[in-house]
This record gives sequence, C-alpha cells and structure tokens, in this order.
Amino acid sequence: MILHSDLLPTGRGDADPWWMNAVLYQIYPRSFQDSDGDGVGDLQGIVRRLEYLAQLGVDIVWISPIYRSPQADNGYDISDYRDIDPLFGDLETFDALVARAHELGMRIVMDLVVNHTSVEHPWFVESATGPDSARRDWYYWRDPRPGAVPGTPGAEPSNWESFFGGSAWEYDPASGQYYLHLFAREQPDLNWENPEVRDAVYDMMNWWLDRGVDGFRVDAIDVISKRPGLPDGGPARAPFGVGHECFADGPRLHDFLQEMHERTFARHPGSFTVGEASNASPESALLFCDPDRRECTLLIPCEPVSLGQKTGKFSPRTLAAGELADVMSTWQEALGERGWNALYLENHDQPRAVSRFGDPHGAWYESATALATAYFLQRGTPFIYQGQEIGMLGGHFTRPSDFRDVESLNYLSAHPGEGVPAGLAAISRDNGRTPMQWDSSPAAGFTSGTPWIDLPPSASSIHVERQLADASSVLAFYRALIDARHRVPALTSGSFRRVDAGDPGLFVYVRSSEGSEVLVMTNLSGRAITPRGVFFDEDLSPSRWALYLGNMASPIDSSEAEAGDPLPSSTMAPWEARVYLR
Ligand code: TEU
Repeated sequence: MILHSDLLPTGRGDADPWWMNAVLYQIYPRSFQDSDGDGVGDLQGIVRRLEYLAQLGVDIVWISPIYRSPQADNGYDISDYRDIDPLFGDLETFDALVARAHELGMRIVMDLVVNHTSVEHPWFVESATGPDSARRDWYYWRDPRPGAVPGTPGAEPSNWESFFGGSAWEYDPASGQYYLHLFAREQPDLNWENPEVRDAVYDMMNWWLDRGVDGFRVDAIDVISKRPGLPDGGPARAPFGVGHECFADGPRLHDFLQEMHERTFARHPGSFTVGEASNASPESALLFCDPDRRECTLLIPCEPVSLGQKTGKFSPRTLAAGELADVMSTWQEALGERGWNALYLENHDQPRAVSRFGDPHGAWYESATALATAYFLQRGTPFIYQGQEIGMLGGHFTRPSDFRDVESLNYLSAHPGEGVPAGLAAISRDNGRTPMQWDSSPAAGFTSGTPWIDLPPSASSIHVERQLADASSVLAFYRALIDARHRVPALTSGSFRRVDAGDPGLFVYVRSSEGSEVLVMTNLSGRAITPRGVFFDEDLSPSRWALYLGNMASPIDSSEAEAGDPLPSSTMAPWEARVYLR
C-alpha cells in the first residue's frame, strides 16, 4: 500500500449541506456485537464499539431495525414502533447510545419500516378482528376472486407475488378475506391511501426525531403506493415477480414522500433521509432526491447490486467486464449535480462485495481495496456496511440448516430436495448477516455464547484486531479513503467524469471542483492492463498528478520502480487501484 497523507489538505473540508463529505456506516444490530452472551448483537455492544467507528472516521451510523418485533424478518416486521425489542436492549440504553454517538461527533439514523408492520402489531391485531373493525382499512383486506373457492390456489384477489416467493395474499378463514403482504406473510402492508395511517406514521417519526434521532433510512419506500383497484399484473420481469408494476413507483408515491417530508423532516432542520428504492431507475432517481422536490436527502438505488440477476435472484450470471463500472457511471450521470447518491456495494440484503465482484481466493486484499476505491470516491455519500472495511467474505452455507433468512428459507421450501443450490449459497441475504469479525477469539469476539448464525472459515484470518495492527490492511486503506473524502474539496462537491482508458476492465474517473481534482484509477479485472487513450497520451500525459494512495506495494512496471510512484499511464496490475490528486 502506498500512502502519501502529506498531500491531503489539513483539516476537514467544508460541506454544505453537511452530509456531502460525510461517511455512513451501517450496523446490522443482530450481528454487530453481543454484550450479554445470548449469541445475538445488542445496543450495549454497539455502545462499546462506537469509539472504533469514530476512530475509523464514520460520521453517520445507520442502525437496522431494533424496535419490538417477532423477528420474522429480523426486525423488519415491527410490532411496536415506540419501543426497543428486549433482544437488543431498551429505550434507556438507546438514549445512552445516541448521546455517546453525539459526543463522538456521529449522527444516528434509524431504519423506518412503514410499508408494512408485523402481524403482531396492535394495529393489525385490531384490523384482523373482522370487517367491522375501525382499523380494517389500515391494511389491504380483499374478498377472494369472484367464483373461486376461498383459500384455494387461484382464489387470491390478484396474481401479485411476494418478494419472498409465493402469493402476496394471505387467506384469513375467520373473515373469508385475504390481506396483502408484499414481503413475508408476517408483514401485512399498511394502506397508505388511508390518512389515519399516514398521520400515525408521521407522529411516530416525529417522536423519534424529537428524541434526538438524526434521521431515517426509509425501508422499501417505493412500494407504498399501490395501483388503484389492485389489478392483476402482467408477466413477471425477473428479478421481480408478477404484479411488480402494480406497486413499484405507484401513482401517489411522490405525493406521500413530499407529505412525509413536510410533516416530519422539514420540522427538524439538518435531519437526514435515505430512501431505499429498489425499483428506482436512473430515469426516476431524481424524482426521489432532487432537493427542490423535498422528498429524500439521498437515494439508495438497487440496480448496481442487482446485476447478473436478470433470470432470477438466485440464478446469477457472471458479470461482463466493465458491467459494474458502467452501471455505477450511469447512476452518477443520471443524478449529476442535482441529486445525491448512496454509494454502496454491500448491505444486509446483499452478498459480500469481495465474494461477489472480487477475487476472494486469488486477490483478496487487492480486489477488496480496488472495489473500495471504485465506489467510495464517486459523487454521493459512501456507505460502509459492517465488516466491509476489513474485507469480510460471505457465509459458508452447505446445508439448508445453515440458513436463517426468511427469503432463503422460503426458497428452500419451494425447491425441496435440491440441497443448497449454488446460486442460493452465493446470493442469500445471510451472506451479509454473519457476525462482525473483531478478533482471533472464538466467534471472532462477537459473542461469548453461541452465535445465532455461523461464522465463515475466513473469520479466523479476517478480523479488526489483526488489521488495526497492520498499516497496509484493508482497514487502513478504508481509513485513507475516508480521510480523502473528509479533506479533499473535489470529493465533496466535485463533478464526476468517466475517463475512457481503452479497456472495459479499467474503471477510471475524475472528480473536479474549483482548484481541486482527483483521478481515480481501478483495474477491476484479474489481468494486467495498460491504460490507453487520449487522456494518457504522452503530450497530455497527466504526469502532473501526484499519487496519494495505491494498493500495490510497488509499481508492476519495474522500469517505473526507480522513478518512484507509478504514473497514470503505467500498466495496472490485476486489481490495482490508484488515487491521484492535483
Ligand atoms: O428490502 C426491500 C428490498 O430491497 C426488496 O425490494 C428486496 O427485493 C428484498 O430485500 C428481497 O431481496 C427492505 C430491507 O432492506 C429488507 O431487509 C427487508 O426484508 C424488506 O425491505 C422488507 O422490510
């Protein structure tokens, strides 16, 4: 690793608004740090690790759901929005966590799951008492399809499919009606057309914002508006199921998001809203995050992490050279200087990036740091998912009993006798949910008990303790990227311009602002490549660039060795990354 920190401007740069040079870290609480030995992470464990996050340079901490929940979808099925699940702790511990984070200069963002509740939420319990319930219209209850025998296949009110497989309708024999659930049957969809529902959601949001929470990551927000009449959908368009066009980007979605902003975030200046829109496209993206529309601060797109799944989520194909770089560039160009992107490659729904896009066995360090460089310095707010900063790898799933995620378990139930299909083992959301790897002790220091999900074999060699002691580790590399994000003006407000380097394996771009430019060069392939093209021509040789950061110990081209750091035009080793400043 080559690092010339002296090239960085001293001190933190200015950013208006503040999040333009912020770095966000996502915690999946169930797998971050256990403090009481029950094998599940908790709030007290997070409190213990806040200083680690502050020293890494984290500005915003997004905590996945910690509300009361039966845990059918690991907390994304909420039964009480105004309390902490005892599995994780209590409100007093949460308040202490927020206070400590603020002392350390970090903001706390909660996960807001309001497309649906849990079946155990009192709202749904009351709604399910029968058609005369005062809350019946808080959810979507519909009669069986006319002429069909209730409760039998084909009797569902529409042909919509759940994201987690099977019908999106669950039959209730007591009332003879069905209720809608786009996700698990334990997650009934709230009826956002009902103003009472919206009022209750906004009141709850303001309750948390008044309590000191700095914002929300808004879960599955682009499916809250359903097409009137809930009509049948057309043929499935993988990786989405039947009916997807009837609830993705629905007719009142942006009315609801603007009303939400007006009724909550607008009353809390500086609050931060991250909209998760798995169905958004580069064309629709600005509708969510153009500041003039007053909807979301920034948008979490899902296209970059859905690549290779066109024939189905669990039958991924190998990506073509440059495919990831092309999609990331498309989103940069689509949002331009109007919108604001969440930059990420991993989260709790995704496989680990090195396992998926890199070379975990032949070039683990190089591909982890090259992928980090490629996404982290683009225009937007970079997200680090817990463990990504040390290059954690995916799970090790060889038996059906290794899985925990409802989506994966449903898939196994629908495909009995197939053992563990390779696509499921590779793409299952459980890959990103294995415990954080802290040290070389049993269970990697995550718990003194039995972890709720197994750790992969790589946990014995990839952990925080080892990398804190190594100035050239993946962790040290992320630290250098974070420092650059905090201090280099072009990485805060600068434009994004892709550079043609003559080969799809190279992803090269320039960030530019007044008096500050950054050249980011990554070889996202397993072969050595010499950059070519106008940008690298001798007479335009960008030799006046100064290398700030590189993931190779020395230039691959021995003739360059004596000259010191590699020039932009010099050959890039497989998975080499370089960051130049001027
Ligand atoms: O995921 C929403 C989402 O991205 C889905 O469209 C996606 O297809 C799903 O994860 C299945 O692969 C959010 C949360 O991130 C996820 O963990 C929850 O399971 C889901 O909403 C329901 O709350």
